[in-house]
Amino acid sequence: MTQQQGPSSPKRVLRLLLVLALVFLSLLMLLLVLQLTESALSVWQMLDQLSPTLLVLYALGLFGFSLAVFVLSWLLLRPSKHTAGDREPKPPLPSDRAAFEAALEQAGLQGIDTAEASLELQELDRRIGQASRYVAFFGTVSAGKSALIRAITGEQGIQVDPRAGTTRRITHYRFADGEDADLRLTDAPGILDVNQEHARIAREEARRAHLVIYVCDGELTRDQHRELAMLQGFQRPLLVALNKQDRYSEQELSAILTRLREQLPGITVIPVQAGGKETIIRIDADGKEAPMERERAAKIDELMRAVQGRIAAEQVSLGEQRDESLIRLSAEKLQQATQEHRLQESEKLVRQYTRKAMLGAMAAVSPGTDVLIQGYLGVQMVKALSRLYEVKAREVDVEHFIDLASQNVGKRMTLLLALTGNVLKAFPGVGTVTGGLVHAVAYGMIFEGLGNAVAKTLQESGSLKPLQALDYFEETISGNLESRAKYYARLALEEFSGKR
Ligand SMILES: Nc1nc2c(ncn2[C@@H]2O[C@H](COP(=O)(O)OP(=O)(O)O)[C@@H](O)[C@H]2O)c(=O)[nH]1
Ligand SMILES: [Mg+2]
Repeated sequence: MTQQQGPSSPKRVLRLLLVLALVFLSLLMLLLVLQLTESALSVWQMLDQLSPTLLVLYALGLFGFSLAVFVLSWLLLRPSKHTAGDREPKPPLPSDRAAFEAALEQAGLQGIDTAEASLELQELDRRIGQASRYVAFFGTVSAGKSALIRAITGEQGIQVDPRAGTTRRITHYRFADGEDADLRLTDAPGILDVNQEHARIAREEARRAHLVIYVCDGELTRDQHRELAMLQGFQRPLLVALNKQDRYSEQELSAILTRLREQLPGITVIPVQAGGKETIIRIDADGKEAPMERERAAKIDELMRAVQGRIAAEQVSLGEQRDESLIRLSAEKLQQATQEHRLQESEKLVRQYTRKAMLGAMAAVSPGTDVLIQGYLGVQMVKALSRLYEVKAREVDVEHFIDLASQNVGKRMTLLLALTGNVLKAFPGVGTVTGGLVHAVAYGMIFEGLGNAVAKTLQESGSLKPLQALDYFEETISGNLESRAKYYARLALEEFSGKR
């Protein structure tokens, strides 16, 4: 049985209170209105007796007052131009060729691997040198992409396979009829292929095309919608070809087309029939029946008209868009290479400063000097990392961050030293554990954690975010302590103990 809510349930009490508050507020409002009316009336009477000059002065004063209030509110409410010191905007991907080539050269000088990005530019040049328009076909496996390309080119050598996944690599088929058509038709693997490498290749190919045709053979599944949305994201001109129209009755076909066109506003949807094989029953002269396979007739005229029409209508802009798309692709590859380069370099830097910090701790002449040395090294490390990520970090900000980090370290230093002391004692070959050695190991762990934390925020946000970095720092410094202590103990013993 469900329990009925009694009259004194909390909800009801709440409602009652709300009603009371409402009544009270209304009374208050009424009072206010009465008051206002009264003062307005008396002001009116007063103004009535005033001389015209005074009246004008009064009006002017009132106007000035309202204006001041308005200006003040606007100043307070207008959107601020820069959100102080927050995330520096990432440099936009250069989309014009000359600027990008300059950036590419600069990156090469910095030791960034520019091979992939350069190859992309070469591919662009190769394609600019051809008169052909690139038309790329996408769609789920077995939608009929290969069959469609074969129907267009008439090429018999092209592999059309009913089994899943025959189209593994990208193939271009040229179709030139001597007059207006010079097409390169691209047969590519799916952009959502489970194989990440295949998917990447396919996506990139879509971005290199003048025109993309999405092939389907019925209403779209959720995955197909996803695929299509991704293709749209590449901002290439897009047509949808509904293949295998022979499988549908006229009414079915028109219902599917209507649905697709509703779902895909702004995209041209065209029914086609790529062909494929069909089995017919042949009856020969003496009345014997025999099954026979033959090529199904292709219906692709409407699609071809649409493709040619689009190419003719957008001659110049198709080319320009394609060039820009390819430069963007190239720029993205450069950006990725830059990130990888920075990651490697930042690891090197952190290792370098960690060693210096350990050495400093070993060599500290009196208690406390090590802290000074580490503070200095910490600032240097953060600055070096900022330079690597091309983030302008102000001296005061870096120092402030190191201060914060030192306070944080101070809280856990006792624990860290105890732990390292223990780890060292268990180490083979260590007689008496000296203070310098223990400190060196502790600082090794601290610098590694700090450096990686700073590099991570620089990488993620493109700016030095002290609090975020401290968060990351705490994560690393409190995880996996023992094995890292062992690592730095070994390092300290092998590399620095001779220098005591
Ligand atoms: N009924 C019918 N089947 C077709 C048509 N076009 C292609 N097919 C068949 O669909 C299957 C897949 O074709 P394929 O071109 O290999 O698909 P892909 O994976 O998208 O390249 C093959 O068995 C074709 O014979 C068509 O217009 N009608
Ligand atoms: Mg295929």
